[in-house]
Amino acid sequence: MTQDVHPNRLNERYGLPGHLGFEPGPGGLPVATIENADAAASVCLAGGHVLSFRPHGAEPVLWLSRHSRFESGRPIRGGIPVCWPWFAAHPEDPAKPFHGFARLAHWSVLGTEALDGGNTRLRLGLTDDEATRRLWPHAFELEMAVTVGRDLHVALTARNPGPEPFTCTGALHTYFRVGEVARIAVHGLNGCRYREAGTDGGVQQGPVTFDREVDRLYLDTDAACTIEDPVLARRIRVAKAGSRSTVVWNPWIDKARRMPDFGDDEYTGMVCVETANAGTDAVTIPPGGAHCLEARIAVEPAPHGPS
Ligand code: TA6
Repeated sequence: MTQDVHPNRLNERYGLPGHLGFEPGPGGLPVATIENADAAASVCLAGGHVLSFRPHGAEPVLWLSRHSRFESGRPIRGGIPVCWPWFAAHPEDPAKPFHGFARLAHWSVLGTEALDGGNTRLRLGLTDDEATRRLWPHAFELEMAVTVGRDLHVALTARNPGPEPFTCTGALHTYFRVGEVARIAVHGLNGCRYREAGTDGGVQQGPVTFDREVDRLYLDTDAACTIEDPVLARRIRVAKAGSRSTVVWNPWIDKARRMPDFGDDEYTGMVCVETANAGTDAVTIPPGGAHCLEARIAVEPAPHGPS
């Protein structure tokens, strides 16, 4: 049975006065808006998609394209797309949705909580149906727990209720807002092996910097990353659990121009640092088992620029 997503119904059942409410968002898509003593955030039920996160007194942490479409069944450009049960193209059938179907599906509200200490938690769920089984022949239960406070904690738990193991890849494909991509550095991947389309890949030397398109899948790393942003005078720390891959992406100008939902000049203000399991880091979940992919995002001022 699909959930009644009319905001009034959702507010009656799940609204938390002073913490969380539901309203029609862009394109009329149902959105949970969260505001507590520490931060504000918004989460679209279409795609289970965190749209925004902003600790009070800070610049927005997540980037969202001015040109993003907000249409049921289409991916949103920015925020935190949920890539599951495969990352990038489907391994056998490129006609299947890029980055899987979870970000295209409508998620249900499982619960909302005002936690001790003032944080707010929203839990969303997605389970298999005929449409997903046509794309991927497995029963599954996904739960997305979004906890908003001074930090943003996102936990994607995949459960296997079926009789056979299944193997999946995926990512919390987070788009971060930066002052000027050519002036940032992403620390934490030094010495990590990476794959990059159109190259032989390599081993990261020092921080990742940007003067062209960068689209790298770093493998076998559980390291936290830090985005050093001298223009916004801040560091964004992306810690993770249940993830062996990190993807770093900026489309630069040519790829930005080829994407209709990405402004030609918008590449300068964003970088993706994605919490993933992809390539050889695929995850196999046994019958009755579960796997949790977590990102914890924290912002700190860095008034003197890069350390
Ligand atoms: O995560 C990097 C990437 O795989 C890039 O190659 C680019 O395609 C990006 O994902 C966005 O994919 P999307 O399907 O959202 O346009």
